[in-house]
This record gives sequence, structure tokens and C-alpha cells, in this order.
Amino acid sequence: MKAQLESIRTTAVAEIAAAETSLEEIRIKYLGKKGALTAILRGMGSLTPEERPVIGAVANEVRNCIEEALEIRGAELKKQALARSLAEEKLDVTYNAVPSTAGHIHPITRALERMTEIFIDMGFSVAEGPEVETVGNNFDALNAPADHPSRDFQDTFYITENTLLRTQTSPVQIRAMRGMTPPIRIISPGRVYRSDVADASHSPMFHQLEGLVVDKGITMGDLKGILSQFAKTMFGPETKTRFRPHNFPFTEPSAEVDVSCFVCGGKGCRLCKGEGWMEILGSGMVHPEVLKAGGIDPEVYTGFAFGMGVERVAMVMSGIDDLRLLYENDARFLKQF
Ligand code: 2NL
Repeated sequence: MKAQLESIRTTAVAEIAAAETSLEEIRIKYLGKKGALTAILRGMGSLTPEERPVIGAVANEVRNCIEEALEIRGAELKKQALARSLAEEKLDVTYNAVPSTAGHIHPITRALERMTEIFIDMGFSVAEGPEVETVGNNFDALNAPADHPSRDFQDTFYITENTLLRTQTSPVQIRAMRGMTPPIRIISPGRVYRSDVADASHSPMFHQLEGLVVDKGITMGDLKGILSQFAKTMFGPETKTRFRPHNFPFTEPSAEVDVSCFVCGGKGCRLCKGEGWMEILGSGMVHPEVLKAGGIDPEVYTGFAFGMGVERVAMVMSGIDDLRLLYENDARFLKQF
């Protein structure tokens, strides 16, 4: 029996030393109610009174020995598990975060929003209207002669004989004049359409921002003041403006407006193609016939109006020289702005 106990001690201690996970199974196997050691102790009834204390002492010693081995190995395993989780679950709080891939505003939208904001700050309201318009609002009310080339179906997307995709946002302002009494101070930003083949400077759909001011005593001086201030806010405080005589059917007199190049300050560079100036606006005093078409008496009121291409402004501000890049929506290109 003593030999049996010694053998239990040897195998139990070896098993415990080699254990890699839970020691509970091993404890039950040897020390549990149905365990190996317990089985031997039960058999002690058959021993002689002389043998009993001797075997009892050995059995106790074996039990103590196994318990001690369990405790030591248990502590080792716990230490190993802690070391492993510290190594594996290490969290470096200084590690770079995953780069953010949030989107941003398209250059055209940004230019449009900035231009709109500047006019709102000067007291203008935003007017919007349909992209499908009547020939009456898009051409007749704007004093376009019956044979004006812009009316040609080659240049304009007609839907029916009397409806079309608006070629400028002026019809929005015609609608506004009919529904308001002066003073009127509005801008109309939005999409416009012309039947052009796309190239570096043409697109069948583009954006325009027009403005209209009507009141008693409005003069060309008001037009120059507002547009000069717009140019300074949009392109920088040093920006100069130049008004060149022009001709539009809807304004009289009419002027094209150049701004001094905000890159070279007027000396001439790649952006302004050596000119020192960039043409960005068309403008003029609203033609009396156009005021009449808007239900406003030209004997009482005068007004000025202007229009500019949003793509053109977005391109000079972002240094883009091909309009098509703005519509291809290649994320690798757009990401640069
Ligand atoms: C340009 C020229 C312009 C207007 C638009 C306008 C509107 C009304 C009455 C009179 Cl309701 N005029 N708009 C006036 C002058 C020029 O645009 O080059 N746009 C890109």
C-alpha cells in the first residue's frame, strides 16, 4: 500500500508539473471523493493496527505533497496567463489613428456657397426657380431679339416649342420681379444648360449666379460699388476691378467686369495668361423693356443686374485649367482640394 501511495505521489506530481491549463481535473482525479488517494484511504480498514498509523502518515504526506504541487503550479499558470495577456493585449495609446476619409465639399459647390454668402452678407436674398422654363421667361422677357443666336435650337435644349432648359438663371429674377415690389435685392444661383459639346471650357450643364437690384434711384455707381466689394471679399482686399463696355440684350448700358489677377496682382502670370486681369462677370443697368416684363414701371424704378459663371470662378480659385476635371468626379483628383 505504501508503494501504491508513492506511485500516486510520483504520477500526480509529474502530471501537475506538466499541466498547461486547469488543474481542477487533476485535483479531482487524485484528491476528490472518487479520487485515487481517497480510494486507498478507504482500504485502510483491512490493515493491522500497527500498519494503520504508518500508512496514514504516508497518505497524509502524499496528500500534502499533491496539494502543495497544485498550489505552486496554479500560481505559475496564473502568472503565465497574466504575462501572455499583457503581451498580446498591449494597447499603444500613442499609435496613429486610422486616417480619416471623410468627404469634403466639391470645388464648384464651395465657390457657389462662398459667392452666395458674400452677397447675403451685403443684404441680398436667395431666389430659386425651375430649371425647366418657358421661352417667354427665358428669352422674351429678357428682351432677346427673335433672331438672337442663343434662341437657336443648336444652342438651347428645347423640350417643346415653348419650354426649354433655362440657359441662364435670369428667368428666376423675372419671376421674382413679378411677385415683389421694390426694393428688390436678390441673387439666383443654380444650374443652367446650353447645347455645347464638352471641352476644356464648355459643358452642356454648368452653374451661374446672377444678381438683381431694383429700387428708386439705382445707378451704375451702385453696380460698381457692389461688384468691386464682392471682388475684394472673394479674391482678396487688394483686388481691383475694371468695367469694359459690352452689349447684352437685357441691360443698357452693359459692362463686362475684370478683376486684377489674385495670383500676380496684375503683373501677368500663368493663371491670367499674362493679362494681369481675369474676366469674371457680365453686368449692366436693367433694360427698361426687361423691367416692364417684370411688371415694374421703368419711369419710377431703375436697377442693375449681373451674372457670373461659377465654374470659371471655381477653376481660377483652384488652379484647374480643364472644366471636365470638375465633372469626372475622380476621387483622386477631387481629394486635392
Ligand atoms: C454673363 C452675363 C448677365 C444679367 C446677366 C440680368 C437679369 C435680369 C435683367 C437683366 Cl432679370 N439682366 N442678368 C445681366 C448682365 C449680364 O450675365 O456673362 N453671365 C455669365
